Amino acid sequence: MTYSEKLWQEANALLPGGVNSPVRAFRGVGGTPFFTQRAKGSRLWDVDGNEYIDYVLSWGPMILGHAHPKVMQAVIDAAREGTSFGTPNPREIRLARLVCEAFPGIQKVRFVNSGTEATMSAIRLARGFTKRDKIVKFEGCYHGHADSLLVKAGSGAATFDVPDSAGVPADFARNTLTLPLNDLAALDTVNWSEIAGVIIEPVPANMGLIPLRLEFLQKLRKVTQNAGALLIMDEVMSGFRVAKGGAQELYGVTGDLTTLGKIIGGGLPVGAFGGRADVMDHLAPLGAVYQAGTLSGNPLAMAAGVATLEQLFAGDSYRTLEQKTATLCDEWKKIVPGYHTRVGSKFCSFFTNTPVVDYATAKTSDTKRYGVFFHQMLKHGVYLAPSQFEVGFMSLAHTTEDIEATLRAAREAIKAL
Ligand code: KE4
Repeated sequence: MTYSEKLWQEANALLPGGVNSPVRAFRGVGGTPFFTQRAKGSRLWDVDGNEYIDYVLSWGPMILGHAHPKVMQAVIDAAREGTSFGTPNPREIRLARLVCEAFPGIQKVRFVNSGTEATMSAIRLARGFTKRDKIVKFEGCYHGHADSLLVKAGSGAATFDVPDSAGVPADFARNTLTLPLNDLAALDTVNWSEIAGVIIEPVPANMGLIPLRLEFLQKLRKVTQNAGALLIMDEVMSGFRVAKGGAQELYGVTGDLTTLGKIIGGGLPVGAFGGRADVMDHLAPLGAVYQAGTLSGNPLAMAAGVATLEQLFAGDSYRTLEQKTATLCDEWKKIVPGYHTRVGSKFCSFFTNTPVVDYATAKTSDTKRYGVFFHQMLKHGVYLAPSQFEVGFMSLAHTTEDIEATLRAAREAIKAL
């Protein structure tokens, strides 16, 4: 028995399903997960000493690579001054300034502790600002596990094929309208004047990666603008990932509110929501929409976020990430049969021959075959997302040797399919 297997037994006795987040349990690919001991750059080492090239990167945050010296030093320096004050602290302002400079649509921002808190709060704010109850989301998009958003969700929900979660009262879901992605005609079926807000992943990546049709996003912006419904761009995964200003910079479409997470915490728990000042000023203590958090703006998390963004903005990071990802993916798609998608340094291979344009076509993927491929790649030292309905991420720490080793592993893995 490996040490990971021993720990897995202990974990299952104490943690439901042995994990603190379902997708980590490997139920989408079979087998049992390894326990990570440490990480550095593009690599993870498990408790048995096995080494992996990591394309999950903690589900996106580790864009600089793991344990970047500048981020580690910033956290250590902050910790020396204390771990939490529960008062305003200067680091909150530094991170807020970096966020607002990167996203022109964000005039004011509030930090929270997860992407879920960010989207949950943005929905409440949209409802409070517009005094409307209904919201719109898209099939297969995942925005965290807030009740009103766990309706035809992606990520873990897509993996387990339980689009609607137990425990969500019917009348919660009643106020959530779900539409098919990339379907322009479907946007005409909604009475937008009764909608508080629509939330979308501008780079949908929780049912695998499905590029959004630009004209779809442009039409969504137009119909919401005309009807006073707020457009909430959920950039928890795409923010600072696909461009400095996220997908909104890439597509030139600006939301009324934006939600962020992952990269802005540099690996520590940070989420954020921000946008038009006239909307944000409806938040307590200024306005009537309540939102709060004991550890929001935590100094260590702020320090990790500031160090990460400063490092990310210092060089030509996005061109470097683009080059690394293109080098991998251009070769990869010649080796691995399937339907391949990529936006910047996020990439995905659907194990299907059907062109994937929405949730329904994503679900034609052969998840069993993906599972076999996943374990073959793991055996060859490459850690991909343990679910067909997640995506791969490139970091600035991945080297040419990493990419060549990954392609060699793929050639071997495919032989076993
Ligand atoms: P968190 O609450 O997990 O920090 O963020 C929720 C969230 C919100 N919006 C988008 C677009 C997201 O992708 C996420 C979380 N992403 C998943 C990975 N697909 C987190 C991994 C997990 O659930 O363990």
